[in-house]
Amino acid sequence: MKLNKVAMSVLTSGMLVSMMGAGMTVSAHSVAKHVSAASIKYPVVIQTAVYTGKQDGKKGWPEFAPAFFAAPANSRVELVIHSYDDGPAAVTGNNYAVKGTIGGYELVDGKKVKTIPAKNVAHTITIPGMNLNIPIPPKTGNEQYVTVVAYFNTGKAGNYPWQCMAACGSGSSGWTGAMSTNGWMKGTFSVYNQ
Ligand SMILES: [Cu+2]
Repeated sequence: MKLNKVAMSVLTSGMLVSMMGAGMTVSAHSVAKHVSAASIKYPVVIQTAVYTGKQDGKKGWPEFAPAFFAAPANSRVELVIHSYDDGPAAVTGNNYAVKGTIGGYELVDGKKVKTIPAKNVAHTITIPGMNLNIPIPPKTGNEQYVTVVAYFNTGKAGNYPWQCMAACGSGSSGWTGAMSTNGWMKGTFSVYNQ
């Protein structure tokens, strides 16, 4: 009967994995409470979207919604971005390159890329304190939005400011308006202790 119990527990964890694989919702937060952070196998999923000024009702003000994020310390994050913007903006420095993600890549409409042509960056999520850069290309003509997915690990707790590094705002530089306003093209990534 001892054997049965072992087989049963193997079956149960196997079933859990296949249930999770099938897309059943399992709260990463509740998992994190019972398992040490280093052993978390499933990421904390964070979703955001980039809306155009036309969509959000403020002309010339593209917007990340939400622009404030939170995840536990030392956990794995899957960041999913849907961007409705179809126009590129001048990107600063080498922020067209993916930086700090697991494997050094991001998925653009499901395709692994490590960099985007500098002329083809619409927005970025750049978090200097987390050594992270996630460039976002414009959506193409035949899609509603482009999907960018990035996986990364959070480090220690803290409030890390992020900023879009593609001049998508107002003014002659493109760096005022949405670019210089919290909740639009900049915000905070809060990493907290459980
Ligand atoms: Cu932007």
